[in-house]
Amino acid sequence: VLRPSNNGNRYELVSPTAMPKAGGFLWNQKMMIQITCRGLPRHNSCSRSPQKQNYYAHHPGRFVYIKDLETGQLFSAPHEPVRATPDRFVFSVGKSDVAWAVEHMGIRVEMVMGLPTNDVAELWTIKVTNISGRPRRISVTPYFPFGYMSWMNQSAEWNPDLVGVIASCVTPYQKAAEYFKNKYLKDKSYFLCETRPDSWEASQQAFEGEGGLHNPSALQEPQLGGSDARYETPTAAVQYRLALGAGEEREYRFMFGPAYDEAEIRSMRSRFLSKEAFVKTADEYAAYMARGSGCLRIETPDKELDNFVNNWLPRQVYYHGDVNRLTTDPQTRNYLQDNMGMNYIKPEVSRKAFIKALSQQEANGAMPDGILLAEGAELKYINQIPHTDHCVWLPVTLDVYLGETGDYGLLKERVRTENGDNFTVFERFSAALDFLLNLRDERGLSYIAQGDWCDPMNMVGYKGKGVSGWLTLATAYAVNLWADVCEHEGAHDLAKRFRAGAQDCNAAANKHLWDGDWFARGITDDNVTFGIKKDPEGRIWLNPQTFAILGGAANKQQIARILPQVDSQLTTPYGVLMFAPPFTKMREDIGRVTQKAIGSAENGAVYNHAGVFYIYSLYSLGGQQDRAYTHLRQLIPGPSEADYRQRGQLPIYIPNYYRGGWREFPRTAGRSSQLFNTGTVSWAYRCVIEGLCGLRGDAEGLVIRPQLPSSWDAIKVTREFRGATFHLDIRRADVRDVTVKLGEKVLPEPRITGFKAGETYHLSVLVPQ
Ligand code: CEZ
Repeated sequence: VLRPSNNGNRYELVSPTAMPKAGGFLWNQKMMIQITCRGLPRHNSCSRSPQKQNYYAHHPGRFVYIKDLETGQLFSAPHEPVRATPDRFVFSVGKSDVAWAVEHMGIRVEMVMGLPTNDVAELWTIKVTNISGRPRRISVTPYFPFGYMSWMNQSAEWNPDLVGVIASCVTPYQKAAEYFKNKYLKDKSYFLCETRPDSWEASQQAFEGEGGLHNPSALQEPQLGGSDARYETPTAAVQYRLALGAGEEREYRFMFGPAYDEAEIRSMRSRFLSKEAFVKTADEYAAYMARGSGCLRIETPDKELDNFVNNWLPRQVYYHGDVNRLTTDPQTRNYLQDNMGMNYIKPEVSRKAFIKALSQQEANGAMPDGILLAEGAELKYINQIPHTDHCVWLPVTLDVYLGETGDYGLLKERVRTENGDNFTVFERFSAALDFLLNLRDERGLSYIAQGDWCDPMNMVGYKGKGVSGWLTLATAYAVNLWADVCEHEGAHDLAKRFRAGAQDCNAAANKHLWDGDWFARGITDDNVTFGIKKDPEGRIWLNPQTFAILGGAANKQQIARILPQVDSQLTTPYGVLMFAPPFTKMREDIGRVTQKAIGSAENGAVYNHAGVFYIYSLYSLGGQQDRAYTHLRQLIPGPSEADYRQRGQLPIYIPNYYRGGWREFPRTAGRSSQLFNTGTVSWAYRCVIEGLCGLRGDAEGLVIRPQLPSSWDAIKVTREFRGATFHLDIRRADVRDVTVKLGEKVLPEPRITGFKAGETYHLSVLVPQ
């Protein structure tokens, strides 16, 4: 039912019912749209639907009704609301557009959605072709509901000058202060037609009538009724009545978007709504997308992995790095990790992100819960809940930045904060890591306050005493990374002091949290250790094990005990669980995470961000390439059809989680959350580049240590690195250590230095059997 096309640049799904929620997404600097194969968008600025809600019966979508005026037969493209069985269906997700081709009743409907690069609007092309071989009379009715806009004030009407339906509302609010913020919101929505339709409808009720959306009353009349909506749910439906000869086609263009006033709508129309402008806009947008194509091309025995890594993974990384999930106050840990991925695409962006983040550092070295990106932005929602882990992500992100660029000069930059202090990046990092080391109790364990990496773990330490096992171990990891940088900068005493700090964290973790076969997740305010053998729920958590490996708390013997426990308790066919077993009821000394649905999100799902940390730790160990590859592969749906159907998602992005509960609820286990905002992707790209391909930068060069799974004999890799291009032919041979040849010359170690930007190098790499 699905396949890549156009050299992997597109992905096609040929059934509207096999994976009904599968979709694609587009974004630009100001908006994002995710839309399913059936034409239902989610999270969207052009039509309104309740936040965080799933699809429901009247969910606003992008639809076209086709009616045969002779027989009265009706269908809709792409699929909803009529849900007729099509003769042919292709949902085709591109990098810079989403398209459909649907055939039914001898009519082909092709729909394409594109976006401008810098403006908020959807650009739709709808083409109708008579493929029945005989003359036809049909009506074509695009139906683009605006959704329920506001309980305070909403209306809509046809505007003959703008040639479209214009809806207006007042975004609801209560606090007087909000009025001044809402005043300039784009409270108008428009649906504009390039070609004047024969009739139109602006009232949802008048359009749908008694027939229901699968057979709207308005379509039983000779033309649409032309009503307006007066404090009624607005909609946009327009109709063309056509007589099409055999093989004849018509192409229409529409624009759907929000605006502040009519003047803005007029200007949007004149800028975008024409054939030439659509072509130019699509070219610009494709060029924008192409700038995010990343630094790696692979050719391996796993074609699906190749397709994902070469085409789609960098795109998702680019999305995160370029628009920061489209919030004005990204969580600090997300902002940093999203920029971690951006290092592989546009490291200059990541460099600026360090400065931006550090300019908001607090006087005591702490990092705030979110980074304010825009003038007037404020910390909202989750960012009002105190989390203690944000400083961890500074050296982690820096590690990748330095690896990619070798730009230690960043450390000498001065950064001023609003409280007036002015320190170098180096000094600020040291302060942040000291803050982490100080944030520990008398046992040497890290306080958790109302959360760490795990947002909803909000009640372990809300009384001020509870500690996070994971954060203790992650602090050791972060501090060790920073000690390496101190060493490089010649600050040996500092390096020594930080290393001692990391050791202290690890010793404390071993003393208080090692449970014989794995590390506990934490200790509550009331001094109850959890994430241990005697817990019936939440017995073993993945993150502490991962960071014990990364940060050095776990020695060889401990790792040898941990890995089989992860295998037997946490591994599922869809990836590694964040913990198991899932909680079935509230634990008031752990918090909100225990209230989430079993196997969903942080309650024992295959939470990919946690999974990918683990994969990274496996690559960091060396000798774990098979485990690492198995789990890396599980981040992506497929390649068996059964797996695609179970996950319900196209292999064009990694979702934040797949459902867990593999033992409890096998029917729903593996199902994708369909949410593509996730810190997973920067780590996944890192795992492929630095782990699987083994191509990681150091201060002067590129180290080459591929970790091929044992079933592979050879791969080919192209890696862009510091402006140079490396073509690597990597194969197994009878060698004792990785051996690299540049031309005929064998390099003294598996590491290349002294190369030049702009040049291309061909390396042949031999790896041990
Ligand atoms: O949010 C993510 C956060 O953006 O959850 C991760 C965390 O590390 C990321 O920074 C793990 O907790 O209930 C909640 O508050 C959840 O924590 C969500 O908001 C979660 C979403 O699933 C977003 O993807």
